Amino acid sequence: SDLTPTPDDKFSFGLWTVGWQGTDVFGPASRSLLDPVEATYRLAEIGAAAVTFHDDDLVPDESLREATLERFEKALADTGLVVEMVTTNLFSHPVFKEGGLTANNREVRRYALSKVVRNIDLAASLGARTFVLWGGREGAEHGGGKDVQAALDRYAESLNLLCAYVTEQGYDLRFALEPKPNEPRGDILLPTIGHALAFIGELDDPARVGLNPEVGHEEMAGLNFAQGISQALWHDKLFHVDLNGQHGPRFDQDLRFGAGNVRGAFWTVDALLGAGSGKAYDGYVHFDFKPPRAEASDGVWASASACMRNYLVLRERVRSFRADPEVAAALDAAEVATLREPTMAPGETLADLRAATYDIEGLAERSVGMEVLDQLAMDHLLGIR
Ligand code: ASC
Ligand code: MN
Ligand code: MN
Ligand code: MN
Repeated sequence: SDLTPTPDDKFSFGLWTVGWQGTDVFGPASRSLLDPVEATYRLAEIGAAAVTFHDDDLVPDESLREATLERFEKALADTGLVVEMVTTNLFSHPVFKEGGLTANNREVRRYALSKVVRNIDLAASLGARTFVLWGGREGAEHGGGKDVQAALDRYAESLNLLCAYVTEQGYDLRFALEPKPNEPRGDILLPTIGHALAFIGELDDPARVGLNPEVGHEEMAGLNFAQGISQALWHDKLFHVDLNGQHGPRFDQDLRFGAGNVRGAFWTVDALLGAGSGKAYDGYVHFDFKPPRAEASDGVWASASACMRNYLVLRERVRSFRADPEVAAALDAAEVATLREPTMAPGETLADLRAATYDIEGLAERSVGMEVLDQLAMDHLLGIR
């Protein structure tokens, strides 16, 4: 099968991904600065359809704002790339050391909101439809230092103000919250998909707010990403996605997509395609990874290309799994489609269920066929079928 990315694949990259210079807690940058406009041309060459950025990725030097935006818009016009998502850096500058939208300090919160609003105007002017909020500094290291309920009040206040602003301006823009359990803060607010979904339900305009789940962030919390995004789809809240790789609960690795938990990646692609049943994801396939610090510039682009290659390989493997007649038989044996039937028939009542008799022992002994089914998936994933 053809593993060359096409515009229909809707692959998208953050400028901060290929632009990451390798700075970490133990050492400085290992790679030189990559001009974001140059990165845009290069991403088009390797097959991306779109780019995304934090305000500070695109415009690291405010004194060059107009000139940089002009060069960037020319790159978009030259390549046909679009800006599908924009997000705000509320985590790098030390002003946000104790939080952005939920900092204890009120002046910091007001500055953070103003930074977001300014970037919303830029996002709208570039035609982005999704605006991500990753609250990396919204959290705490100490129990007593953060009034969590007040922080959630301020988070909700911020989202309500931002939704009202976007509505007033008539922008075609939705917000996507990105959960993460920890790092850089010891404990981050809205740590998982489930926490964020519950929070959205308390907002003034919940329809305008959804999720941008990241593979590694859920796996850092020991959670199953495919199951998480399936629930987000069920709620119509999978507005965007950050694909990458992670080896279980440890620091945020941001590996290229497909590295780390490859079985998880297989089921993630299956869930995005809606291959089991029901709703599929139809947004951009966005990669938020970090080319390892050990790599030089050649490794950066190898890593970026491999994100797309692994997605295409896994999509082909998922399709072969879903098209296999033996898999269809195994799914039947496991009664997977039976779960789509309502538990009670029309007109039946709970009293009818109480009056019925059940073959409890027979049911307890029945075959469920899950191992056969999972091994078929494994065979497809490993390419032996
Ligand atoms: C984001 C986002 C992240 C972080 C991280 C910054 O906006 O989605 O996961 O910032 O990539 O290094
Ligand atoms: Mn991450
Ligand atoms: Mn992310
Ligand atoms: Mn990240």
